Amino acid sequence: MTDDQRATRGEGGELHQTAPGEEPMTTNQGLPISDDQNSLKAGVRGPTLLEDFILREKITHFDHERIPERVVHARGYGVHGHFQPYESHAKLTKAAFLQDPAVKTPVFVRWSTVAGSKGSFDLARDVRGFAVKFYTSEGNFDIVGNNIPVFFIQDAIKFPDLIHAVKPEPDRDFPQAQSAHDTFWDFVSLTPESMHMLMWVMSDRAIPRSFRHMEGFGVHTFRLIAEDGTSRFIKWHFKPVAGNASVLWDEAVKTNGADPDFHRRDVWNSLDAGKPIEFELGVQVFDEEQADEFDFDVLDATKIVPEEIIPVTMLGKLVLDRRVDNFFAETEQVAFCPSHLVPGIDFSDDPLLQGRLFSYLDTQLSRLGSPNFHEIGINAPKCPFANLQQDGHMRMRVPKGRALYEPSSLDDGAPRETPAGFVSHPATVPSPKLRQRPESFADHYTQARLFWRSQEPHEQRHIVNGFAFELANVEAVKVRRRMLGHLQLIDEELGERVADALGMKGQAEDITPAVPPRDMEPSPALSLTALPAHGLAFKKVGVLVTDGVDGDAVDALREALMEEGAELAVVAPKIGGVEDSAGRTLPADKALSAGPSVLFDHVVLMPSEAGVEVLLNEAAAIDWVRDAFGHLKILGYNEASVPLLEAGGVPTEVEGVVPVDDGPQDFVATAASTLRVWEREPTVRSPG
Ligand code: HDE
Repeated sequence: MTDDQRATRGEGGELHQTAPGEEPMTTNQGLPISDDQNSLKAGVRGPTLLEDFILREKITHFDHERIPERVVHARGYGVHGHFQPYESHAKLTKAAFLQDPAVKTPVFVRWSTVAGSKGSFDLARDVRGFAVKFYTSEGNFDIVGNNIPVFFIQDAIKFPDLIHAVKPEPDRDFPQAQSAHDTFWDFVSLTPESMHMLMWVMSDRAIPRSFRHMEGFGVHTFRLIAEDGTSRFIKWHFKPVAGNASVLWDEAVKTNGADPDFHRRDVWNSLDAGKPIEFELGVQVFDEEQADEFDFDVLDATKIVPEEIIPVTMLGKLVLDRRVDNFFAETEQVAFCPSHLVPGIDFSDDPLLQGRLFSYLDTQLSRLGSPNFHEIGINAPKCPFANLQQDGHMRMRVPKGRALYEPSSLDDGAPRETPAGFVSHPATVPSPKLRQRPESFADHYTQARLFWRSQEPHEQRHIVNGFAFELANVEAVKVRRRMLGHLQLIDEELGERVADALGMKGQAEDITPAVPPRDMEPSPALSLTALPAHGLAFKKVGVLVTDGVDGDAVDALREALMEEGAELAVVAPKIGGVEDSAGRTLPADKALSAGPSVLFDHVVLMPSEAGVEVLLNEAAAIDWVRDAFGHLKILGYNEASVPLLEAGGVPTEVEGVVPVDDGPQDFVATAASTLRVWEREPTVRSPG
């Protein structure tokens, strides 16, 4: 077909022409399509003909576009990048991707929430999935982890119960993406092993500022195997190079309204701007003798190994720098399985992990519909792979030869097993066969107490408020009382503060623990402030302007922020921008109605004197100021904006409210050294 033949008529009879060099559109069979605007009809105003195979192919494909969403972790976002070790880790493991600091291994990472559907909002209070696929030279290796190092349950057989309890209740199909409802708290209050995890989920860890600002954990104990067969236990850790940062609960609630895609948009914009997202991969290493000495069981996924006892050894860096080309083909179809291993890495007998080794392969079969899901581009190993499996739905590869079986003597080139292949670590398996929890899994409160006592005062406040919010949404009084009983056991002060916040003092149920909690040395590493988000790098500052703004002052602010690695967004009453005092147009990034202050880490007010009069009549402008203050951000302000501050109830003579009339330097310095003004919090909401 020549270029001039690629002409079609559109609805209005206009001519569509495929430009030279453009791919001609075809059917799935490769037939060039001459008209993608009109179906085939009997007469120009007549009925559509069944004969129109082009229409039917297009509509049929559309009808089948959806595949079942993931049962859990349905809402997620994926990115490409690479991993590079700092040095050879041959002493620890023979895994090829951890040997040579010159070798970059391609990776794909998918972050997710757990409870919500695919179309739910990003800032739910929830665990975040942190799944990493390493396309190594020895096959794909998946770490399918979370941003919290422990889990709700100890045995895989309870997972369907946990998920049924947290998902929308089956009779009413709500609430969406929330644990703040009766069935969740009913289940966990009857499952004391959940207590440690609940402390993490009620803390700010469950409302991260961005995917770049959270840690990742493999959760279970795994093994690294060295060339000589030495096995050591390990825990996987991902540490964010940008540091940890979270939002406040009130901010999360409002962000979900203002931008339900807050986290994924952040990833998209950041990679688009050429700013990679980086983590260090590390391990806590301990041998079996050390594990036997711990006063908790390393096979129990509700326990951490405190970093003060076993520090994290950094192995290398994960650099995520390329967004997907197509969300469905890559992020939706990626299939992670904890059973995807490489030589040099092995499992432990953690009964939660053991169940997962079955679940993920099974779920991929149901979700992707075929045992050939490994042939989809995003899932296919990037090293050669071959075996004697055949056929099945959507088989892409065409195996050659006659003998897809073994042993055979007819096909010399057929793939065969090799001594260099994967060998399971010959761990001793204890007998007998039984359905029983080990005694060593029975202490459910000690590490929950450790977590509570390792938090900073503002973090403790947020945990109290987290429990109070969730339990206030529970209708069944007996469930609330039961939870108060558990909290009392974790720590008396915690129990009392939550009871007080609920107005239920003295109503805690009396609960007898299987093992009474012990006191442990606090672990500073458990506090988010142990790994703070330093400086202004990656932060976003919003500046509120009106007509008559001092454009030079905005430019100076932008420059000062850019020097610190931060971004400035101009928020104006209208998206068309404003006219500055010199008559120049200052374009807006956001209209005020679409740019509430929750979208920014810190804010600056730079209206003109006339402009502030307009803003005083805008509830959105007053909320902008009030919320920024309530969310403990740094507020820069010019003299003209004082009436707006007053309308928002914001005092000027307090920490973190900084004048900018003499230039942006004081504001920038304060914002660079402050994540949030935590001391302000008791003045803006009840203490918790
Ligand atoms: Fe998962 N989990 N899980 N999980 N999980 C799934 O697999 C399951 C658990 C985690 O971005 C499912 O592909 C069982 C712990 C992540 O695609 C499913 C148990 C941890 C993701 C499944 C657990 C995780 C999943 C649903 C208890 C942290 C998203 C779709 C034994 C260490 C991966 C899918 C992605 C997804 C089962 C517990 C992390 C149903 C049975 C503990 C990050 O197979």
